[in-house]
Amino acid sequence: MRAEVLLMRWLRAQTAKMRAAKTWTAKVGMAALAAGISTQAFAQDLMGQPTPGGIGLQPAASVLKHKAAFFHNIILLPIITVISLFVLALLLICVFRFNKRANPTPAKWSHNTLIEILWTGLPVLILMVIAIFSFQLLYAYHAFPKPDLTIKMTGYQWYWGYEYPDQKIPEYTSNYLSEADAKAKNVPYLLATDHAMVVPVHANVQLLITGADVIHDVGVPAFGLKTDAVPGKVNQTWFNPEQTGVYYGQCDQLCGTNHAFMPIEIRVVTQDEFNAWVAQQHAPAPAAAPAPSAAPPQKVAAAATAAAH
Ligand SMILES: [Cu+2]
Repeated sequence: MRAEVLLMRWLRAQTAKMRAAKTWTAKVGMAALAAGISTQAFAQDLMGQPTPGGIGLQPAASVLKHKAAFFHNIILLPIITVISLFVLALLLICVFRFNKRANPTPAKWSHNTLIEILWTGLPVLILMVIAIFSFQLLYAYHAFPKPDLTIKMTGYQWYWGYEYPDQKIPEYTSNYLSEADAKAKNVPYLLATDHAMVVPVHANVQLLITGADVIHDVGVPAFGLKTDAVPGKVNQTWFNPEQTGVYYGQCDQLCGTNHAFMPIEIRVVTQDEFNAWVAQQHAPAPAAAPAPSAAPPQKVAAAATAAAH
C-alpha cells in the first residue's frame, strides 16, 4: 500500500515535469504516465463485482477461480506477450534491415532445415506446455467434491429460478432490481436482484443447471463459473466460496432481448445465517423468501414481475 502511494507521487511528479517540457516525446510519455496513474487509481478491484476502469480478472473467491487466474496470468499471458514481442521484433528486422534501400541485392537462397525444424518444433512444445496446464484446470472443474449443498438453477427468459431440493425449498425466482430500487439500496444496477441465491461459506455448492426455454449461461466471475443452461439437459458445476459477501454474475449466453436483464446474485453467509434463512423459507406466509440483510420483497411480487416479462 505504502509503495503504491510513493509510486503514484513519483508518477505525478514526472507527469508535471513532462507537461512543462512540452516536446513530442514528452507528450507521448505523459499519456503513458497518465494511463499508469489511472490504472493505479483503480488497482483496488472490488470483490464479486466489476470495477470501473479495472483491468484483469475479478479477484478470486473460490479455488477454481484461483486456478483459472493462475492459468491466465502466469501461463498464458507471459507466453502470449513473449510471442507477440518476438514476432514484432522479426517484423521490425524485416522492415528495417531488408528493405530495398538497406538491402539492394537480396540473397538467393531458400530453405533452411534447422530453422524449419525449429519453427515446427517450438510451437508444438509451447502448445504442449499450455495443454498440460489447460487439462489440469479442466480436470479441476470436473473433479466434483462431495456436495454440502445442492441448488437447482433454471434459466428463464429473462430471470433465474433457484430451488434447494434437500432443504425442501421450492423454486423461487430472482429478478433484477429497477434502476430506482438499486439506487435506493445502493447496490449495482443490473447486477443486484430481488431474491439472491443464498449459500453458506466454505461449503461445496453443487449447481444443477438447466434452461426452461432457450440456452442461458451461469457466469459468476469471482467463482470462475461459466456453465451453459441448456433446455432438456442438466449441466453441473461447483464452487466453494472462501469468504462471506455478495457476488454478482450475469447470464453469459445471448438469450433474447432481455439477456442483459437477468443478473445472478449470490449471497455467501455464515452457516448459522444460512440455517436461519432456510428456517425463514419454511415459515408460514406472508413472511416469504427474504434474503438476509436484503429488504424482504414478497415471493408473489417476484412471480408477478416474472410473469409480466
Ligand atoms: Cu439468459
